[in-house]
Amino acid sequence: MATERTLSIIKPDAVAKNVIGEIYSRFEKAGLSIVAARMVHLSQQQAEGFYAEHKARPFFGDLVSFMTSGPVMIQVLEGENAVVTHRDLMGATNPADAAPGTIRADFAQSIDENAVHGSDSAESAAREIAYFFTEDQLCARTR
Ligand code: RTP
Ligand code: MG
Repeated sequence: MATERTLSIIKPDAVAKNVIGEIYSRFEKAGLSIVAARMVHLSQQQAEGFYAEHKARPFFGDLVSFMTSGPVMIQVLEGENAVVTHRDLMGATNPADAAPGTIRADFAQSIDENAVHGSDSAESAAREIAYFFTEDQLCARTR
């Protein structure tokens, strides 16, 4: 399995709970390294563009208002099988269905305010990473 990158967002609810460090620790213990990170209070335009694939869905308006309700922490994670490793750490979209010990089981309160985002495929990861970071902002971790 080759080294892969994925985009992770710690959403406004989890940032407000002050659990960025706790979530970062889970990434690192699972073998994922942070190769870029920044905190942003997303504009409506940035949030709508990021979630454009969900534009026709009934929850789109609520999703955009939630994602712009406070700062988010955005990072690029690198490691073996990073997309799936990260999705496994996150747990199911609805925290009520998330396996015990996952980030959403431990920190999310509802399907609307569910603590974290993670790319769902290598193709999404490439698009989402490029949405927030330029290539020169991604730091090589192998030395
Ligand atoms: P994400 O994109 O945030 O990592 O979450 P996901 O892949 O697990 O879920 P996705 O289907 O991509 O949906 C994106 C976000 O929209 C909200 N959502 N609400 N009320 C609803 O039925 C509903 N369905 C999705 C969630 O916040 C979800 O994370
Ligand atoms: Mg998704």
